[in-house]
Amino acid sequence: MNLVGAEVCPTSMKNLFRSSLIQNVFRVRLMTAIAVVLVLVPRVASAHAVVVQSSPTINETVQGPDVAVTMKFNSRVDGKRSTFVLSTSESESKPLAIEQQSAPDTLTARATRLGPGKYAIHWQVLATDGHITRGEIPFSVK
Ligand SMILES: [Cu+2]
Repeated sequence: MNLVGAEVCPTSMKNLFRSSLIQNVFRVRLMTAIAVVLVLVPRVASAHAVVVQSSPTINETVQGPDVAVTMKFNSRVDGKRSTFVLSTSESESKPLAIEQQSAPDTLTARATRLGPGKYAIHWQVLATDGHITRGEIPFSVK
């Protein structure tokens, strides 16, 4: 009996089966990946609002006592339905009045009478796609 010859056939058939199974798995994964991309692309196009530019910048030290706050977003935001809250290192927080928008993607406010210390602006904005996003910008006053 040829043991090697007896093994060759089933092994090669197994390999053949395995390789076509791998191809099928790969094909399914590829189709899934394409489907995921197709579903995600329109959402990326109308992305949630994220800060693309700000003043103060993150961890910036600025001159007090009055600080002009500006945040530019990657999309249009609704200033009337957005908030800026200033927090101090003493865990106090107070809302800042958002000024009338001079540009649809930008929000501004004014923080006044800030003594030297650490602060943060907690922002929450409503983008025109209906999504709310939030974040914070820590900064210091010298
Ligand atoms: Cu969104």
